[in-house]
Amino acid sequence: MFNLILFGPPGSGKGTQSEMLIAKYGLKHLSTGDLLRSEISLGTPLGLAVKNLMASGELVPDEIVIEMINSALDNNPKANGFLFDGFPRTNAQAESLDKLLSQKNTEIAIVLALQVSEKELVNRLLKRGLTSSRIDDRNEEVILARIAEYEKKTAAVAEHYKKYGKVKYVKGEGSINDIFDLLCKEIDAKMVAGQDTVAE
Ligand code: B4P
Repeated sequence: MFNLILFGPPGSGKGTQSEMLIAKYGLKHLSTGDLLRSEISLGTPLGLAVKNLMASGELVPDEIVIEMINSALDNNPKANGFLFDGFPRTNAQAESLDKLLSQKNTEIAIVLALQVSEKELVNRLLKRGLTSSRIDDRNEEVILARIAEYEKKTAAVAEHYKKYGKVKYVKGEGSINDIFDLLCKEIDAKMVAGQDTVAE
């Protein structure tokens, strides 16, 4: 099994690159943002509970996202590996993920951290807000609140995985294909080093 975390601030390209990476490596994509938005659009009790938090750019409580990931892992027993996108976002989430994976005799192989300047993040998200249905992309104040949440609670997750030598930083500015190539180089090098295999 090969499990990776695609890490970075809001708008750094996690969702964009995830789509391309899962197609190439045959991994199961787990995006907590997508899972939460699907609960909101289905109008479930969970969706109703998180709707306002997400609209204001705050993080959803740890227990909710950890339980969602727990179920997703259980529901995909045959996966070749998982790509975690937007998770973990706090140290408590990272510790829970490590435990859940170790119960399944596996672990995170690599954390790919996309680096993008704040100005570029705001520009990208405002641009997406013009055409997408995401209300958290429509207002600069909310975008800045999301970036502040990232600095306050999420940036520390990289420090957690740095202790185990698992973090690789990748420049997240430039063309989508060039960034994809940089990410693939890191993954391929890790797979060769760990002799992990995944189905193409
Ligand atoms: P997410 O859905 O994870 O969204 P995001 O961090 O805002 O980034 P996203 O992945 O969508 O954007 P991307 O960088 O791909 O989170 C949304 C909310 O959900 C959070 O604020 C929080 O409330 C909640 N949540 C989710 N997970 C949680 C967790 N674990 N714990 C607690 N709460 C949680 O792309 C952005 C834009 O940039 C796109 O339009 C794309 O086309 C563009 N782009 C990408 N690469 C580019 C490039 N190289 N050049 C130019 N543009 C590019």
